[in-house]
Amino acid sequence: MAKSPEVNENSKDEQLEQYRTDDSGKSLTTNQGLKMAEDEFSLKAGERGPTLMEDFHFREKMTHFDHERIPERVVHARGYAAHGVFEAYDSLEHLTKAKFLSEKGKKTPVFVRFSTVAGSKGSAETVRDVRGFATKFYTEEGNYDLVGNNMPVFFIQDAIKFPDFVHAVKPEPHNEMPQAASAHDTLWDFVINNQETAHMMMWLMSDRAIPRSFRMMDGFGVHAFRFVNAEGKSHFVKFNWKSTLGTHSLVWDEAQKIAGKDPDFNRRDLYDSIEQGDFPEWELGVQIVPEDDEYKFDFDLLDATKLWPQEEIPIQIIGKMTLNRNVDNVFAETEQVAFHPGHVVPGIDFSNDPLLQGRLFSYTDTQLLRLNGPNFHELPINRPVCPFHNNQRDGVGRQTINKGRVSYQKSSFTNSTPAPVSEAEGGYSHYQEKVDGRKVRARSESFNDHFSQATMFWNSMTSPEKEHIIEAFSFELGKCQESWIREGAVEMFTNVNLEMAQAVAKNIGVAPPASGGSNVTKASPALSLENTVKSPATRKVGVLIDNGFNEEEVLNVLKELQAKGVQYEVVSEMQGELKGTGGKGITADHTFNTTDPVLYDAIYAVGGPDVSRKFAKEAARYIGEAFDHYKPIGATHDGQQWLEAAYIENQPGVVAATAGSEFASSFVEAITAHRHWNRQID
Ligand code: HDD
Repeated sequence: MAKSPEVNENSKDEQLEQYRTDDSGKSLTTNQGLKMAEDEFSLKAGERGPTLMEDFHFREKMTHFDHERIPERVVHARGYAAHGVFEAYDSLEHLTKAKFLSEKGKKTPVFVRFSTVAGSKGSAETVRDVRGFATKFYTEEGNYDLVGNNMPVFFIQDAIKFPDFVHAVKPEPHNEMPQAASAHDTLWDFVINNQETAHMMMWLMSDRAIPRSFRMMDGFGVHAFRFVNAEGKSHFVKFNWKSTLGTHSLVWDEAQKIAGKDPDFNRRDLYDSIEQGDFPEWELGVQIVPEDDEYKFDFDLLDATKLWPQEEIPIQIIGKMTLNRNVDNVFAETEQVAFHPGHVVPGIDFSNDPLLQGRLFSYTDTQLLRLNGPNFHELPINRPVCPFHNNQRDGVGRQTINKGRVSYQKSSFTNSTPAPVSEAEGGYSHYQEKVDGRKVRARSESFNDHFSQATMFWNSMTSPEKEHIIEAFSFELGKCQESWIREGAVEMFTNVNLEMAQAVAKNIGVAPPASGGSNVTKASPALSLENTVKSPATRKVGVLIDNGFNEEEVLNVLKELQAKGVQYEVVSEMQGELKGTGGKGITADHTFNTTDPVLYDAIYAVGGPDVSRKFAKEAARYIGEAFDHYKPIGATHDGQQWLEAAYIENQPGVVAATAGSEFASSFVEAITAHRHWNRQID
């Protein structure tokens, strides 16, 4: 048997190194390597004369610039990526022959791109949307792409509807509005006319659609895939990424404000964390269903609008992914990476999910346009770390120089052409599922229940989460101009829950339904964000400080925050050095102007004895806004006056004290809780 090439966690980095170049301090040349003596002035006939055609340097520079842009992705255009490593916890050989899962401790390089779906490449990141979560594993057997989202279900059941769905959610074509938003008539018209969207719309209206950070969301492969082991035995499998920091969200008002204050909020968070060495981590979990159990559930395993409740089909954790390196060049890596659910390795195969089946066509097709031809696999970021050989030739931008005369099968020239290898030698062969049926354009009966799991999702939410869903529906439908769309949506979502539909109806001027509703009582507690991991690590506190602050105490508190992994930025009226009571300094990173309360997880108000009116006003604004967004607020000494002024000193998550160390631990506890929903806001 041919020996597999050695792949370790550095294999991709080492491969990319061949393509990296550092231009700094080098002589400027044309693309032909010609050193140039001048780069600021075009060649002219006289100093005030016309530019000459002869100016090859001008022409080359301008032509390259004119061609710098490529088509953005038709969906998931706005994205950000990083490199990392996946480590298998144990051998999974009993389930799959995939080599990257075959050995305890085995490390495989990965590249992960996170994205929003609807917005264009330059759109804001904290919009209400699904987030893409696409992972490329560079394995010794070729690239394996797990192209998932941060929600475990999808809008539609059959890929043929994907162009319709995307046309409906994108900005409306007659006026190209609204950007990166689902709150408009065409999306909701699509929803009420395609009721299979019900479950996914519940997720989209939930807090999951406004993640606090790419690092604080889970990922899902969505479809049922297959694991196939060396004996040829197949199991259905669903993939789940679980963030070790838990799943946490913004609140809607905050998300909208961040979109203006820092449209790069999510990418900045990812980039900074990696630069600071706070490497984001996810555990990979699988849900396994033996073939014989295919029909055992009250939903169809092949239906992508259904999740597999963890309580029924438990998640087995099989490995961990760590993102530990930012890209060197966003275009070369993040923009040119080409994912495809059909990039599989032996041991991973497909189910007949009609959404997945259609995806298997669409992804290569879209790269042909986006990356301008069939050689995109040669781009450094897309190259497998194992060798690849076949008889495909030529095409735009071809880089490989294939030697020899023979580029066809079969040939009698000795040892001339790459030959297929047997399964035993690692050759991919498709799982031999027996299929029997008539050719029909139809939906399986078993795909027809569009509401039970939508109700299960609702039943699994806590009261604040339900409140947020009602508010999200009210916002989105409230933006729809056609009253029949609002009415249609209320009617449709009455099937999920009557009280929910009534509450939404009242908010959007629709007659609340008097009856109807669902009798589904099932819940899946794992779906509530209240049950997620909670950690203070990498949370960011805005510290409001003025000169004369209580030095000993503040510096101690900050030290304790840091010890728990909490980060902070100092905010004041002016940038630069501020002096404490004992003369020690602290540097203000920001003024009230250059940052904003929505950009912090918590506020720590310290102030000083002689704050100006402007400082006091801004501090009150920071605290008020943090309070309205349910964020932890801490205040010591002079800072406490603002809590009193706002009558919030005894509210949940508001920590005020004069005694230093006790304060720090209570404040960290409040930060760990993420948000304090049981506050009296009005
Ligand atoms: Fe898709 C991109 C995830 C259904 C067609 N999709 C794309 C990306 C992600 C997903 C994460 C961005 C990849 C990147 O960062 O480059 N898509 C999903 C999930 C789906 C799904 C989880 C349902 C379970 N997609 C889906 C369908 C079709 C497509 C049904 C068409 C039949 N998706 C595409 C695409 C994109 C894409 C048009 C745009 C850019 C690209 O592929 O490379 O082909």
